[in-house]
Amino acid sequence: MARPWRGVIEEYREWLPFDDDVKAQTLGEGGTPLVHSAWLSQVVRGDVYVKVEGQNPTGSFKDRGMTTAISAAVAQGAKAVVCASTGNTSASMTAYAARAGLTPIVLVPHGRIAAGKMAQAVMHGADIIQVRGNFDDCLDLSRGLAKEYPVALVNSVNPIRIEGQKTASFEIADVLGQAPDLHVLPVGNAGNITAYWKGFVEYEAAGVTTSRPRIWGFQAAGAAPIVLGRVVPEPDTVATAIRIGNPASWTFAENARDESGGRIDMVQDEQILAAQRELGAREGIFVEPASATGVAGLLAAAAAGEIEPGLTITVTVTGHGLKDIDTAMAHRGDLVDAVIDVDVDAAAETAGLR
Ligand code: AN7
Repeated sequence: MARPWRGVIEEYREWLPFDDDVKAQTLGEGGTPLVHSAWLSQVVRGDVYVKVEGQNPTGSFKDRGMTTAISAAVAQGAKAVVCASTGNTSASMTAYAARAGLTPIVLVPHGRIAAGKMAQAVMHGADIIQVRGNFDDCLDLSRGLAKEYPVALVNSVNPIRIEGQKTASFEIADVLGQAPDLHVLPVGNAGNITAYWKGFVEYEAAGVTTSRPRIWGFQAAGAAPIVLGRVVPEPDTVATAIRIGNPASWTFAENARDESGGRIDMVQDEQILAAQRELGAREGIFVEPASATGVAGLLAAAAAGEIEPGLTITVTVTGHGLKDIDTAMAHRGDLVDAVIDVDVDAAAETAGLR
């Protein structure tokens, strides 16, 4: 029998800046599926694989960086941890903090967190502080708290988060046996694009792979500071996870774009929601809106004729669809609204079978 997956720290420890005696605080994160998409492959006339990060323990890629951040915090003797979040960071942080016996403090923009993510933080026993402000304000507050009080900051401005998140690139290259030609992902606070690029670069430098992918990042049009080249004071998008106007890893993201010969562009909310629906209906992969942003970008680029045929392309979908069912149901079709009696003919009629 193959050995069970041990979580990203034990699977990739030699690639991480941990001494051997640092204990891994883990929920078995990583090892997520890389699913071939016939639909997207046909659209781009190449081979497209979807990295399904919603399969992580708390339903998003954040778990990769949180196992490393919480393990480091414990090793350094921290008793409490703080983060700002649009939802997924807090869902992940509170889970790992609970496991490690640390007190979690969460700062979120008031009324702008998807219900599923809020429920996660609640169930993990966090102190949740809702702030009259946006994510960027929450991050400023978290930094202030960590500076003046004995709490460890576990946002992705903490470099150990990036170290954990880079393992997604390793997994992709391990499964493909090489680096893809192009990697596509959503961009919010820009930690993940930074992490993916770092992982691909390290694998090539060590000779595990012989090339690096171009990196294409996509922001939501209402929250696209990197594309516009200026801070967006009041970011707005249906993809609440990436409603961020002043990304902390802005320069690192530009670096990933430029060094890889890639691009960072934006897509409209309608394109994000359409990509989310199609991914669910065509491939059986249900993601939250922000997570569909990379797919939306890939579709737009293909429609514009910007993708040469024959490429191997990987796309990260970052978080599970169940986190934000309100948005999903707000765009539901008519079928959900049909209510019938217990009658086969009526069921057949409604289902369009006759
Ligand atoms: C589903 O949880 O910033 O560019 O506070 O939840 O690394 O920020 C979430 C970000 C993409 C963007 N997809 O990643 C938070 C938070 C989903 C996300 C992103 C986020 P980054």
